[in-house]
Amino acid sequence: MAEIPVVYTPESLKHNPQFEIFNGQRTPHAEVVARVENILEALGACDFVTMETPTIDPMPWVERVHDAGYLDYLKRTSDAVDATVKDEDIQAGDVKAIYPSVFPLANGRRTSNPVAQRGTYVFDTYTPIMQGTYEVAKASASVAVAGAEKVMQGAPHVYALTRPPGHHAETARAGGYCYFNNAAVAAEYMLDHGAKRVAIFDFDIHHGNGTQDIFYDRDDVYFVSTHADPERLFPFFRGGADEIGVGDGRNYNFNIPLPEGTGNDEFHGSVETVLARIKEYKPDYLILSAGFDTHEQDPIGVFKLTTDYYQQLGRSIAELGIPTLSLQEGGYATEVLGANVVSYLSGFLPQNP
Ligand code: SP5
Ligand code: ZN
Repeated sequence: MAEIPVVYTPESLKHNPQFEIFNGQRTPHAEVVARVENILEALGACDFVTMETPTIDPMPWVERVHDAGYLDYLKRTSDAVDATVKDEDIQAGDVKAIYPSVFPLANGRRTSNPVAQRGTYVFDTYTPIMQGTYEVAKASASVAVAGAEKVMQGAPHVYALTRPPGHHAETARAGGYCYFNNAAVAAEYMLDHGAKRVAIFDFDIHHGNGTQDIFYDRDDVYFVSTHADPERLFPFFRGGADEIGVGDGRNYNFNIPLPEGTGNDEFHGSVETVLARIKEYKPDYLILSAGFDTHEQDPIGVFKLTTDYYQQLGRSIAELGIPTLSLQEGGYATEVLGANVVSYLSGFLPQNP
């Protein structure tokens, strides 16, 4: 029986954002520990995966992707959350967390005021920094790097259970529940170890603004994304079909925004377009930003993909014959998330005649 290596870290279970601020209200956070628990449970019951935990230090590649000032801010802030947020300022039972409240104006003025820095380095009110967030983001990036290493050692398909997710994190800003851009970190690892070209296909329902931002002026990483029209869904300010890259990166960024209500067949039509483009690019490796918030039951998604469909998606990707690394991004229908991951991974197995 062919096996699919899975890389994960128990550190992911320590990341516990409690609420996001939406419409000025505290609403339950969507990116919860139960997500990873559900995935681990489904993988545990699955006979074609082998599980391992990484030990590799991802920082050399994280530092290629992220701005030094941002990394410093995230470390300093996350180390000091318990001291910064006063006991009397939280509600009983809450985990202490820091959210931005003021965001930069377009005039470019810089400030070192800590309150201003929160909005400089975090672009929404959905992405809290808790005590230890830096460490858990680092552990998630380590899962991505270990996955990249396994693919480069010859595994045809590897699944890295990255949590927190990464694709919204830009060079110098966290957002969209993401702190370190795991896909970009994995791509940098591959390029650093001899890859000449890496393609990233992001099929999360949200546009991968962070990954786009990081590689926008480069032709050694081809970023392709299918997602809900940003006019309809987060991250709103990126994801248009007119964003094609700049300089050397011109024509190496490809966005396909899709309407609310997109189902299996329409989605797969776009997938075929994407895969044809990737084939033409002839990448050494393919990274998937695998978000399952396209599922019909997703509480924050607007597509209608079914659990069974993800097998077809996996199979079509596998048919390219390119070594692939799938990284977990979104997916908030917690009860079916593990089933969606397993369905997707089953598409990578050799087909029975
Ligand atoms: C990795 C990923 O999928 N990040 C997605 C971030 C999108 N966050 C949007 C949050 C929308 C606010 N939730 C309010 C729920 C109201 N029903
Ligand atoms: Zn998403």
